[in-house]
Amino acid sequence: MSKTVAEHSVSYVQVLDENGKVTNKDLVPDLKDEQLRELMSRMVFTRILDQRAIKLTRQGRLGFYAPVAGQEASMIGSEFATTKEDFIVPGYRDLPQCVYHGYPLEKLFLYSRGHQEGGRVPEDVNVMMPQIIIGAQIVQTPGIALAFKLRGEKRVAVTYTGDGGTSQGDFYEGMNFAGAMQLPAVFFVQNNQYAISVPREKQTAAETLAQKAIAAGIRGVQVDGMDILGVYTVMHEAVERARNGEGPTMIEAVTFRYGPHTMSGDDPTRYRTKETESTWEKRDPLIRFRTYLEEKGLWSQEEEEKVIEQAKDTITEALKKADSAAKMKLTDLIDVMFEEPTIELKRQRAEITGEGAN
Ligand SMILES: Cc1ncc(C[n+]2csc(CCOP(=O)(O)OP(=O)(O)O)c2C)c(N)n1
Repeated sequence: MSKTVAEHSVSYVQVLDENGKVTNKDLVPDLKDEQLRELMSRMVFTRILDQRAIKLTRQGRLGFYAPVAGQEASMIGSEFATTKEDFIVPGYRDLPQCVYHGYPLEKLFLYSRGHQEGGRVPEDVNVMMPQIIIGAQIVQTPGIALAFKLRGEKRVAVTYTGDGGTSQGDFYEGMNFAGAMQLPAVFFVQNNQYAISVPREKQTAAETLAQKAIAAGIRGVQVDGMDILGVYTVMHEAVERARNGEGPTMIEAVTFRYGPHTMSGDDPTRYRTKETESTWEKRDPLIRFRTYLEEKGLWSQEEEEKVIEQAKDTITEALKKADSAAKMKLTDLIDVMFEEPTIELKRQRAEITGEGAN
């Protein structure tokens, strides 16, 4: 005997097309003019931050940095649908979401430099330090969401990973647990087409990444990740459902990173062509949203220039603060390890400082 026991499909959402025209009137989010302007300002800030961070790493003034240009709509549109009470569990590329959720920019610069103050998130900021281990944040997130559920708090845990991250075992574990326990969690995957140099087609046979949610029994949806209104719409729905006890969602945002994987020596010309790059650049999230706003009379060249100037000042200010942080000492690494250092750590500390161990 053979019968169909389940059938599933994955929907793709887009609100604004490449030319900034609305393709689905029913899905245009209910945002005020001020909020629309804010979305654009945040994307412009993110692009400027990216350009500056790339220069700073080349000058040796920052350490680790993963470029974000191309992914602004995914990052900004998704974070905008959360509240400050919701918890963000980011990956190393997700600095813009951290900034807008309250993580001080100077701390993110210190994080880039490997300074431990960079990972000390202020108590009232609901963000975890950006995760370097691929997939680790996907198992932490249901834990946070479970705490919200047990305490009866109407808060949501939101995590981010890339297309490569969905091939990691932790990804399935985290989503499965969230599905089984019906937790208030959102798993946001930024499919930027490459896991370092490995194209998405080469690291999974799955037709879409969103369908990976089906195996975990949770909602999966694919969205045009370069369309900020589309991203906001699907994220808003996912966050609200989670908040109302309707369970987790996984979102696949189809996007592209224009720069290298990180500034640590990766050369994208070895794994992608100029044609691929220009195809994606035509879908640029800033150009399309700018066109949309200009047609509504909500954006202008002058406004954009003002935002750019403010962004430059904010970045310079944060950099100054990061530069004035006390230099780390070798003993700092030992002192934060345990509340009570072990005998061996005490011995190592004494060796470093030249003092006797006691
Ligand atoms: C557990 C683990 N394995 C391998 C790595 C090395 N690594 C760093 S980034 C990366 C690719 C990640 O690709 P993706 O999830 O698509 O994210 P993207 O960087 O494209 O945003 C890998 C394999 C790591 N950091 N952690």
